Amino acid sequence: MAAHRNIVILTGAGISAESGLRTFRAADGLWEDHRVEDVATPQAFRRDPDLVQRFYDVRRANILAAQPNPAHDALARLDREWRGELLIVTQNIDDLHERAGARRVLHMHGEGLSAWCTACDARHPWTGILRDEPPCPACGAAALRPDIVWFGEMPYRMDETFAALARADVFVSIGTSGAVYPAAGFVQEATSHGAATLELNLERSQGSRWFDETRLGPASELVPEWVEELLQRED
Ligand code: BV8
Repeated sequence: MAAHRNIVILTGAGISAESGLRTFRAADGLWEDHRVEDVATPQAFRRDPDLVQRFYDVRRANILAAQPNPAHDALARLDREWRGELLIVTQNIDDLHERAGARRVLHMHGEGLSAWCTACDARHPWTGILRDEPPCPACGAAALRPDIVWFGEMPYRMDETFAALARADVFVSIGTSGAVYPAAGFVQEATSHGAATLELNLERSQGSRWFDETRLGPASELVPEWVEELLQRED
C-alpha cells in the first residue's frame, strides 16, 4: 500500500474497554437505573442536571485513572510513521489516543476532560467535578456543562470528517457497535468514495455487512497486528 494513501480510522468504546473503561452496551447501557440514551441528552440535563453531572463526574475520574492499551499505542505508532493522510475520528470522550501519543485525533462526541460554559461559550480543560457548579474561569457564571455531544446534538467537526472520508483510500472501524449515527454511516460514506473498508471488533457490529472485511477479536491484539501489516506493506 503506497505511503501516500489516505486512511480514516473510526474508534468507539471497544478500543478503551481493555483500559478498564466500560462500553455503552456492555454496561447494559444503564446509569443509576436510567438508560444511557436517557441520561446523555439535553432534556435530561434540563430535567435533572445533578444526575447528568454526576454521570460525567464519575466518567471523568475513570478516564484519569485509565491507561492507554496496546491498541491505542499501535494507532499512535501508525500516526507517527504513516506518510499519507491519516485521521482518527473517535466517538470516545477519553484522552487515551492522545496519551498514547496520537496527534491526528478528532473527538466527534466531545471530550470528558473539557467543560463548556453555556453562558460565554468558552471551553476549559477540566479534571475536577462539575456537579458543585463551579464558576466559569472566563466569565464567572455557574454555567459549566460537560463538553459532550449528547443525543440530538450535532457532532463536532462533521465537515472535516466528511471531507476526510471523501479522500479516504482506507476506512477502518475499531471497537464500535455501529448503533449510533452519523458515525455508523461513515463506512457507507467511505465506500461511496471508493475506499477499502475493514472492521476490527470483538463481535460483529450492526454495520458488519457494509465492510469489505471484518476481523473479530480484542482490539489489543487485532490493532497492533493490522498496523504492523500496513507498515510492512508500505516499506
Ligand atoms: C445527530 C457521548 C444530527 C456521550 C454519544 C440517523 C441519522 C442521524 C441521526 C440519527 C439517525 N438515527 C437516529 C439518530 C439520532 C441519534 C442516534 O444515532 N440514536 C441511536 C440511539 C439510534 N444520533 C444523534 O443524536 C447524534 N446527533 O444525529 O445530530 C446529525 C445528523 C446527521 C449528521 C450530523 C448531525 C449524536 C450522537 C452522539 C451521542 N453521544 N456519546 C457519552 O459518551 O457519554 S454516543 C455513545 O454511544 C458513544 O459516544 C458512541 O458514539 C455510541 C456508541 O457506542 P460505541 O462506541 O459503539 O460503544 P458500544 O458499547 O455501543 O459498542 C462497543 C463495541 O466494542 C461493541 O461492538 C463491542 O463488541 C466492542 N468491544 C468491546 N470490547 C472490545 C470491543 N472491540 C474490540 N476489543 C474489545 N476489547
